[in-house]
Amino acid sequence: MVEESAAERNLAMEAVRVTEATALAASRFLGRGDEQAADQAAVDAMHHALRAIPIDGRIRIGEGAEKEAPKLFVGEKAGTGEGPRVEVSLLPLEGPTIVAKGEPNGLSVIAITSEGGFLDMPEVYMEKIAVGRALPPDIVGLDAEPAKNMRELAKAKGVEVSDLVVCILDRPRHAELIAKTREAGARIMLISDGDVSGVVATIWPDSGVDIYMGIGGAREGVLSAAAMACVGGQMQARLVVRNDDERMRAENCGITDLSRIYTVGDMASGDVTFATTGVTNGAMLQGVRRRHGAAFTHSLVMRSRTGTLHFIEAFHEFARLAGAGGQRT
Ligand code: VTB
Repeated sequence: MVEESAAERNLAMEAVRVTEATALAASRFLGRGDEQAADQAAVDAMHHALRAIPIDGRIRIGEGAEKEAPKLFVGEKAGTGEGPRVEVSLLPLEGPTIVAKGEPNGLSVIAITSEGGFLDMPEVYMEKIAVGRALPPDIVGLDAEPAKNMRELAKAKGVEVSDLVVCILDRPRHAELIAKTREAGARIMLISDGDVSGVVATIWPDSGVDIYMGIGGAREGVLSAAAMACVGGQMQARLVVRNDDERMRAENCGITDLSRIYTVGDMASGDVTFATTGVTNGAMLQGVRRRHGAAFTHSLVMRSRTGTLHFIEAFHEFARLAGAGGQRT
């Protein structure tokens, strides 16, 4: 039998089912002040939903090493085992604090690609810069001054620097970046958590975000790159390693050159499917809206093979879902 490749099977709906189930489960913990419970619910739901999809998959970016994470660990099998051989990167809940506080931009995220398509990444920080599609190559750079990046981007988009919106995680470590961005004359959207949403927002004109900059998680970087790979967005990233333990973590992933700048293609290549469902409202997606015994979800799914981007609005009736082998959400 000829093995089916990821490219021949459109996994978009399967991927969305996983993020929908995860978002539904996490949404029960909105504003309850319990990050751990929200995260655990998301991990459990994603683990359950992932088992049912027809892939012969392995987790590449997961919840941690096998000894650290009982579920969704790196190297764990994903899917039914029948279907294309693929690898999976996931963030069941981006991020737990968002949901615990009822803040915006909470997402459930998964990406699937052909074997060898995702870069191994340690759980360390990563410096990132990202812009959307249809822009000249290397229009912005990780090492360029914010003023230059803003000037070039504004020129390419045919707008003034003062029209641009830069999304940045609201952290003390970004004080200088924020100051320089303001000095350059651009506008800023500070977010409390969830930098995947910030990167993904750059691909959609209506999101109001033109560029993402700053230091967030490295795992989040690979998932963001997967999204950018689907639509031709640009991203540059570099690990931020602060101590020996983090250096070891990087080495364990085969990374010794810590100064290396990664592009989208370095982090996510092959036949990529990216799916995300809103847990809370955000720049691109509505959060889960719960009704009596049911809920609405809003998701985005895209594929690098075609560059197509689908928004999926769904209605879920819990009793019927449970009857069909889903989880009670
Ligand atoms: C980001 C963001 C995540 O962590 O990666 C951020 O995308 C970075 O870490 O949602 P710090 O919180 O330590 O600054 C999250 O906020 C989740 O932990």
